Amino acid sequence: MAGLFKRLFGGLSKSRTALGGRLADAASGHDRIDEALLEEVEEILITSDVGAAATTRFLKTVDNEVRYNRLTDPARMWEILRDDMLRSLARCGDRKLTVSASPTVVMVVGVNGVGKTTTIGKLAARYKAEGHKVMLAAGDTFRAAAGEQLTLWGQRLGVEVVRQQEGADASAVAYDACQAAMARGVDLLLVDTAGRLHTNVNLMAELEKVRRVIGKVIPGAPHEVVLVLDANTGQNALSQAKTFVDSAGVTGFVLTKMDSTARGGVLVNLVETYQRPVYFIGLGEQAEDLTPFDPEGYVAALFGEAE
Ligand SMILES: Nc1nc2c(ncn2[C@@H]2O[C@H](COP(=O)(O)OP(=O)(O)O)[C@@H](O)[C@H]2O)c(=O)[nH]1
Ligand SMILES: [Mg+2]
Repeated sequence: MAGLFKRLFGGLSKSRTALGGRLADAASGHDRIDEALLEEVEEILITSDVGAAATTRFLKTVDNEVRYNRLTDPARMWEILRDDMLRSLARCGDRKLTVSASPTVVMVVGVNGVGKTTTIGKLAARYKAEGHKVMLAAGDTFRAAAGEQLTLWGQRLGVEVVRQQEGADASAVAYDACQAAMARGVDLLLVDTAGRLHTNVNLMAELEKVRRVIGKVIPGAPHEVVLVLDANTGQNALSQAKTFVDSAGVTGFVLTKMDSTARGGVLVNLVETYQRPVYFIGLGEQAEDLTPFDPEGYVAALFGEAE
């Protein structure tokens, strides 16, 4: 676990150059909080993908402190910003990805390359280690390689994979998988999905159909629709979130590649905008490179307090 957090900090220390380090640089040029410093801070927050709404609110909090509590010390400003950011992250709540019903069905959605299949492998490893019987459904039938990749994860982990030939109907795979999951007493069924069809409209229609079929076989399912986003993509991650939240019934997020990004600030924007939980963050390509999202650790890393 310590290793994982180190890597989170390793990854975010690049964000630190982007955020914590830049804020410190800005502060060092001013001996008191003034208009000019606040403008610099605003620019830094905006360009670190935290988002306009959060930035405005953070600055308003600082401004209030300056006005009503005679805050002048730039060093104290960081504490206020950090506390505000933590409050903002609390909006995502502390709901966890739990296996409540058997089978619990989790659909994993997102565009190509963000890390859906890898995240499913990591989740399978994690929940299996917790003693749950896990099954995988190869619902990305658009690319042959996707089914093979999932099958490899299944073999490596000793977890059954339900799969059909390339080009098969994704909802038929989901149907088979739900039947198999019920027949075999599976606790957790993780359903992989395509990230690209010929158009976005086709993709959303396919996801909707997969959802409907799952719900027909297992009433109340899917219990979760997890959107996977690549932290490196910054603002793009947000527009992807909009599309999938609007059309695919997203219940929570996984942010991947936090080991290799300078743009970790986008997580704040995501939570601010959609107020859904970030269940996990991805920190590498291996089965163990997945850790529950921890707001305190994240903010500490973002502000460069981790080392
Ligand atoms: N560094 C890093 N690479 C990742 C992470 N998650 C996935 N990847 C890599 O991203 C690439 C795309 O992943 P994949 O699971 O195939 O994406 P999918 O198209 O959404 O299913 C692969 O090379 C993965 O190994 C992560 O958290 N960190
Ligand atoms: Mg995939």
